[in-house]
Amino acid sequence: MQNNEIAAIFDKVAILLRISEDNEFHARAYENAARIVRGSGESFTQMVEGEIDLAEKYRGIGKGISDHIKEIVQTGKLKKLEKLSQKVPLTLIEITKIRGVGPKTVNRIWKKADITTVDQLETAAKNGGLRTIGGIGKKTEQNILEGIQKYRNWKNRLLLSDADAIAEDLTEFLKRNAKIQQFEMVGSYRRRKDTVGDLDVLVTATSAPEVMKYFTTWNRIEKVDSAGKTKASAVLKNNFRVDLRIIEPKNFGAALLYFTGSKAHNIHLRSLALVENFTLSEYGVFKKPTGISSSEARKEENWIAGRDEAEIYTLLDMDWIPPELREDRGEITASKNHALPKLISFDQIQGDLQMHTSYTDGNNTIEEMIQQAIELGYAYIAITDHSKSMAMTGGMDERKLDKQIQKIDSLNEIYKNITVLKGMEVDIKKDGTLDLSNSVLDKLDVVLASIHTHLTLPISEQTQRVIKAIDGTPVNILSHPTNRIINERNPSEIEFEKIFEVAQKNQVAIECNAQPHRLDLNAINLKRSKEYKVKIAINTDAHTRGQLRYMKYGINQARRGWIESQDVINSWDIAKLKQFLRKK
Ligand code: DGT
Ligand code: CA
Ligand code: CA
Ligand code: ZN
Repeated sequence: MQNNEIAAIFDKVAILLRISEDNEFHARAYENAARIVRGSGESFTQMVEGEIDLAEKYRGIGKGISDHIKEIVQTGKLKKLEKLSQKVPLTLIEITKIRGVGPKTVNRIWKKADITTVDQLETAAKNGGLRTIGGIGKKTEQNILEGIQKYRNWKNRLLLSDADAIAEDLTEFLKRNAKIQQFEMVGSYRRRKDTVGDLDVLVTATSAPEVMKYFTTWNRIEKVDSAGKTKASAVLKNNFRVDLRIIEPKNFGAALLYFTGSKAHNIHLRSLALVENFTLSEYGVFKKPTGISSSEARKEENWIAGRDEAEIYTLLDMDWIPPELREDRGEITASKNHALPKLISFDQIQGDLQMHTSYTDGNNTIEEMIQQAIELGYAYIAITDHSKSMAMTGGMDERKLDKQIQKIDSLNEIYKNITVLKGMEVDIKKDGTLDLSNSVLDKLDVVLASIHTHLTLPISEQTQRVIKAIDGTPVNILSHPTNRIINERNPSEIEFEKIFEVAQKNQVAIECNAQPHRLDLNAINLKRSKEYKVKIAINTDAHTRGQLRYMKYGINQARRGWIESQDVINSWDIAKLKQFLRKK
């Protein structure tokens, strides 16, 4: 059982509890458990099998949750969930995924209108059947219908982090078959897109029929839709689709290129090839004498390359293009000019500048975060708990912050190989002022500012709000600038050009938030930030020690935004970073 699967069971319990009762703490305990298990880099199955005391090892996991985890690992299910689902229909969980329909609303439409499925909800919203429920009018009906539409479009797209878990499992499975020579996951997965619609897998094999048969026995498969000689398509138990193709070794590079996409990149590349009298397909590069159509040209005697990707790009007089860039956003021209960016990579990262601890809503102590950071090989981290207006997180006022500062000073005496920066994620209030005064913030090494409320202000007002917060203030980093949550919350509307300009002038970095469901600074805005010479901070915003590993998702996103080491303040050494943080 993978950590993700255990976490998914806890998520279900939490949602059912939120629908059926009004006990914040009860549901939170399960959400917390999901967060810890999902974020952890260690296998809970192995720990249970090794009889490790989970309650002792993990702050935030008590005896009850620890027993639950054992039960899940040992039996594959959880009685608590089964019992709950007899009371509250499991199908209601799906309804809570619709944007704008929270557990409280679900409770009412279930109790008052006997609605338990998305289809029923849609019918009711169309027929005015929700009007009988207090508080639902025409506007809400409209929102629900739009939400359902969006939900259906997104339903089977997975977060990259969830696709990673599936891909790892598939990798293990494919490695166990001796008839498989080479394989690679391609498509949006290889381009490291924030969500993945389906997983495309390429394989070379010594016996295609045997490998085809083997693939269909993978235990995650719910239904095999088709399995031909060289192509199989299957739907997994979580509704995610996997397409597998068996490729001749001779074509592997061409297939890799074709099926990695994006489609726009492929189309542009093919048009370039034509100019050079080549034709490009998933089978290779072929000579195309003028006067002959592409399909006529694609035959054995015209084949010139296809074994690996690099040789195809070289043939077109281009540098190999990292998959993250293949979106037809200028990478083809840059490659032709031998001017591709040297993309940031994890080994260049020296520290993490946003994380929360048990001082506010994090699960771990400062010491535990430090230890994890040391394991990751970091030279520095910043502790950045919330400020006081975030009351539900236990946000800090000046007194609590002073205590934390003292604590960090004493820890810096103990841990000599890592620098712990004193920081805070200060809340930007509705009027653009900061939650704590400049004199308080001046005590800190690094100040992050972010918006957590009033996310839907008109674009000009929102932009002015953010500008006010970073212009001539102690702020060093604007964090999660749009607040979008994938598949749940639209980004706030802000005018990035204006904000980039003010940020650059004030020596303020913009955060590329690495939480896999956030990644709210998208690739296009990241790329635009470079035009304004704005610096970027790639931060995990970790709320558990395990979540510090989410750095890789921030890196993926930054790479998709053409970001290089020189742009990223937390890839710099501590001296250079401190100079930046001191401002001009
Ligand atoms: P996804 O699965 O929606 O996250 O996105 P992709 O990019 O993985 O798209 P998918 O799975 O439909 O197809 C995989 C790749 O195959 C795609 O990135 C490019 C290539 N491809 C698919 N259809 C076409 C096509 O009609 N023309 C070209 N040139 N390439 C295609
Ligand atoms: Ca795909
Ligand atoms: Ca596909
Ligand atoms: Zn935050």
